[in-house]
Amino acid sequence: MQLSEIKSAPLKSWIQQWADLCTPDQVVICDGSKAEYDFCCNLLVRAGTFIKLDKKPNSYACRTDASDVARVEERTYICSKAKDDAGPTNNWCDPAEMREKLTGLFKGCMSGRTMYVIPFSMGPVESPIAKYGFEISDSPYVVVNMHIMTRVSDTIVAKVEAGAEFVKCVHSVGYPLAANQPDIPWPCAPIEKKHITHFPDTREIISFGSGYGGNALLGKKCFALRIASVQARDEGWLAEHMLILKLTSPKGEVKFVAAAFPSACGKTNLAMMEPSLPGWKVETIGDDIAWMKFGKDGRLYAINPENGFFGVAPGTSMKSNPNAMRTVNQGNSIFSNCALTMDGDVFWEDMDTVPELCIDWQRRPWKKGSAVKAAHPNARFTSPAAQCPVVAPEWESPAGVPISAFLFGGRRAGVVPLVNEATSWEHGVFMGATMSSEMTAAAIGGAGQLRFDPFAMLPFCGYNMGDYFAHWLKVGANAPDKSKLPKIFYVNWFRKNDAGKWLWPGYGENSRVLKWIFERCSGEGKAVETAIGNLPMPDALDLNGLKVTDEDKSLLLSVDKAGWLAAVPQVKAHLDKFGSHLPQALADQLAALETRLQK
Ligand code: SAT
Ligand code: MN
Repeated sequence: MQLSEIKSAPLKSWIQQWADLCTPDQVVICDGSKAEYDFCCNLLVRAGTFIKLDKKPNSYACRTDASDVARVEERTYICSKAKDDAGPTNNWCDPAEMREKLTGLFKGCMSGRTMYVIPFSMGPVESPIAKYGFEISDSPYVVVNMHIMTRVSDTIVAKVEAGAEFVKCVHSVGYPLAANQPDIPWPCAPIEKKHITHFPDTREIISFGSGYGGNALLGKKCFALRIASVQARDEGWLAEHMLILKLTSPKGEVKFVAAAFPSACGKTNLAMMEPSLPGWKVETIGDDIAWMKFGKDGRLYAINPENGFFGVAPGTSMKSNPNAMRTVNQGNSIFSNCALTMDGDVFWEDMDTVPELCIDWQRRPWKKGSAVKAAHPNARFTSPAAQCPVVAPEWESPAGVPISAFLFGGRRAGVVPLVNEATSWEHGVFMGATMSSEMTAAAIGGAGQLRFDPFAMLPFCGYNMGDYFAHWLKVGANAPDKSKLPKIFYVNWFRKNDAGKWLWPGYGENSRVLKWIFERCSGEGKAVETAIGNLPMPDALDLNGLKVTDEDKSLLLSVDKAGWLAAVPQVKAHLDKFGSHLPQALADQLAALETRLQK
């Protein structure tokens, strides 16, 4: 398709305006075809960006510039009209000022390059929960990753021509080429020029200077979380940083669960878990993002707006996540900043077999036992979700799946029990708003300090997080049938005893906790009411076949009143950050918790 064939005037003029500013050599409207994918991969191989792997079919490895390895939160902006709308947790910049700055940066930035226009859908194209976007990008790496992570199709052009709205995404690596200037394997701009900007009022994303992950694949965090959270606020639904899993009991009963954890707390592992409990089954709907709307039956339905996994590679192994390994081993994947083995495969830390020799992510020789890491800690695989062996049959259901339970959680060595059920929607929202992980001794701030990451949305909420809490409360208050709202639970797989030993084995054994949650959602499953919420009765958690001492069990399932009381001032200081935007209901929840703890 040519630009001239696009009939929608707003779409065409938007593309033309960016082409005029960026001055690419040519404009290509992408169609999402396999031919297009292969063409871009070949282009990347010839440019020295991609290395075709001998050991995995249709798969490529690439190494980024050392400055371009992760999202850049300090250079990420919410450019809402009022600073107050971005809130205390986001960088804000006046939209007019940012546009002027970006115009300067984008002027001529695609010289010597192709401008790709990528039409994509977040969610199955025909889903009433799906939303469409167009990403303009000068990076063929972005084109092929978007092919895997979203549904790229020129049918989206027709949808927009028929009046569908779309989110405008513009991206450049910020490395124009002068006449006869050779390209480099990973073009990008220096850190001080990188800008990841969001204009929530006009549903626009403009990203300059980085080619990597969430900075460049604009459908993911930028659209599906930051812009979508604003759309969700305005339209009365939820856009959340949550995995979605399907849980089937031995009797064949099914419940869907959505879970929000901060990074490095095992979202992908939980989404693809192999339950240790006989007869239980976990299948994957999504591993990172959930969009949810009420259905006609009054239940909350979720879709995974993504089409693939952009998973952290290091730590992924047959032990920690066999289904993720099986997914990538089928090929059709892109590996970023992993190490390369001498026989044409990829390697990363904790993988099941360690090669004697490989090339590390910075292209240096690496020997087994070396103290430096072979793969970058944020090395990633991009793989199609459809090829996950435990992907649920309904993962692409346009209607979505009805959610029975929300799980929140973090890493807490002390205080927080294994599982705790909220006593009301407001209590659950309080749990989400005060989600925290302990900082380790290695991090600035000091061990034992709590780092709050409300709803695991800290870097991903596109508006004032105090208003976001209010939105969650409103969703519950306005629910078509309150009895059908998902139940909310707080889990902590990371409890340790005083000697620093893990009290809970985690991984597939977490199915024991899922079983109790399942039973609670069926009106079964015994619980005891405590000051902090409903905990499993001592005999209600199925620990059959698991060696847990009575002492450890009581640590896992009891309330450490002194520990909770000691954390109250930190929780209060966290909530106070939101000032007048903090809903009174959450301040009331904290006060009530403190009173219950003092009894
Ligand atoms: O780089 S991404 O934002 O896509 C992944 C992540 O940081 O969670
Ligand atoms: Mn994520």
